[in-house]
Amino acid sequence: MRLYIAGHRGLVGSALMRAAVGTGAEVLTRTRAELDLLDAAAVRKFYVETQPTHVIVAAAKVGGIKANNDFPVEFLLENLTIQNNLIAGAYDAGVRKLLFLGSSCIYPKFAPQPIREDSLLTGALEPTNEPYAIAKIAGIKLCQAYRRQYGADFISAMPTNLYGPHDNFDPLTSHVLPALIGKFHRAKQAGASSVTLWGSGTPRREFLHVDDLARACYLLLERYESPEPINVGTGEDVTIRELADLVRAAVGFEGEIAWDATQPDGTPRKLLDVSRLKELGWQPQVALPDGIAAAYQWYLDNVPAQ
Ligand code: GFB
Repeated sequence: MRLYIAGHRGLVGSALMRAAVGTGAEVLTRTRAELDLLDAAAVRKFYVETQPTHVIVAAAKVGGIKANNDFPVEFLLENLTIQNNLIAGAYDAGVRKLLFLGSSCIYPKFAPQPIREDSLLTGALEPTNEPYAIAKIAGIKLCQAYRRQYGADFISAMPTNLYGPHDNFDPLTSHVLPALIGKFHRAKQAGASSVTLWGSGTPRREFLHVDDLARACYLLLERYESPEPINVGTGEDVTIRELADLVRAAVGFEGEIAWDATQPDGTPRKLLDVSRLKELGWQPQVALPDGIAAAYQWYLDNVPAQ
């Protein structure tokens, strides 16, 4: 397997790099300076020159609820462009197998829980991340179209909310778990008496350590050959309040938590049905409290100016 990991420096891509060790794969990477994924001609040239047999599309414009809400143009346009370039270019260069990574936000806001893969396109999306979700749905559809029209073995996986090393900890653009690590840590350092979190704290979210996702991706490259997207999650969720208590305990912050109701809650719940993936023999290995402790340690070791 000559594997191109698009987005190898991100949260997902760096986990794919760690998990590639021992698979026997020859891994190809390019930094953003070396290859602009928004440039279709450059992507095609790269494919022709390097001839990968397999591709994982882990490159995307991503962010938490506020970033999604504030930058709808970038979340729609950049994601569509990057994935179109990577998917169409891969087919034209004769790539044997491609794995496109989406997100659990592709499912309807009020989908029955836990969310099965066949909930796709059965209802309205959550408005705060509709542009991102539409782009990801278009990616699934493009992979399905290449399979139906040309017989390409292009598959899609839908991970739940991810966290781990190389996450984005910026308080404004990050997802909730890294945001909370940063907020509680800075409050502890400053001796603050309270930390303000967003929304009501009542939404439920499922959190998967990115190393568990990476293991699933290699399994899917080997064993999954269906046009249907496949969910990747733990099958368990917590409220944002419960998450806040776990992160506060891991960081050792002893003050209060205040909730800013002017910030959006987003979808009330998005717990994935992961029976299809479990049937292939995959199980998550990182328990949430252990994963949070490890993510906090990574933050302490790697994120400057705390
Ligand atoms: O992780 P998150 O930003 O995104 O927020 P989504 C999850 C929940 O945590 C929301 C609450 O209910 C937030 O209101 N929250 C509380 C916070 N405090 C904070 C905070 O300090 N920062 C953040 N970020 N949230 C994203 C989508 O949705 O999930 C993306 O916008 C993508 O498209 C991603 O699908 C996985 O889970 O709501």
